[in-house]
Amino acid sequence: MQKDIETLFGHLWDNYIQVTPSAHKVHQLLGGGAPIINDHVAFRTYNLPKLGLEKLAAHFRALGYEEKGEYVFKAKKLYAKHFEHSDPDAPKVFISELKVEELSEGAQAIIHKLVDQVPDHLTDTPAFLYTGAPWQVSWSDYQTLLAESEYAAWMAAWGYRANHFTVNINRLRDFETIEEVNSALKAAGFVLNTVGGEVKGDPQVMLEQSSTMADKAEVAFSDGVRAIPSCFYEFARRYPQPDGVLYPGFVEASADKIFESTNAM
Ligand code: OOG
Ligand code: NI
Repeated sequence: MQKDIETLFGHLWDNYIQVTPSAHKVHQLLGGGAPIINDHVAFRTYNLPKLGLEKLAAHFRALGYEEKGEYVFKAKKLYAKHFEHSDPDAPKVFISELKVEELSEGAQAIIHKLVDQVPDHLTDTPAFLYTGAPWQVSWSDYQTLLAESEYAAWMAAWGYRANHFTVNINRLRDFETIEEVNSALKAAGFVLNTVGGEVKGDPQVMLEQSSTMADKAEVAFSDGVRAIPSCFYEFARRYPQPDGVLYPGFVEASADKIFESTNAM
């Protein structure tokens, strides 16, 4: 992998494992000592001009990533794009954004109060992508957002970081099917996201996905420290298209369920 890409994903990983300690265990369990290849890494944001999807995408475009697909999640009020690099070892990138204007006036006011705390230049450097929450949020504002949009609340608490890494099952040495991966995870005590079934997708849509429910980690809210769902690990198996090339995209109906991996259990 290109040195600058490797460096960025290294920083993202270090930041991610601070709040997702179970990720180490996932690597031990599925890699058996061999390195894990990640299928993709996902990011979240609010669609406000200062911090919209394109502010994050710019750093991946600068590394040679290209926009390949777009996705709409109407009920969750989300829009997303995915990006690919010509290097097959470079993880794909999935970036979603919340359509803030579709939330209630109250929720919009809370989000604007957060984003107003962010300096314009924050998004200029790639380090922005693992900067965490660049604002102070109170426990009560977090709760107000949570009642309306779990995504809005997660974003307020955790901000800019990899929301999840995703094991590329096709590249595992010791596992072939997603069912085998899920069984190993459950036997090791992981709780899987069962929304819409443990396995999302099938060979017909050329993508099967599963994920753990997010770890819990402490957040310093402006009025005290609380433990809440942080980040999770996803598992993806891709199938060949008629031309023999593995399907490179995402599947809206499956992604819609993966978002729920940060729900409280
Ligand atoms: C993204 C959920 C969608 C996938 O692989 O379909 C996704 C998120 O939870 O932020 O990652
Ligand atoms: Ni994902």
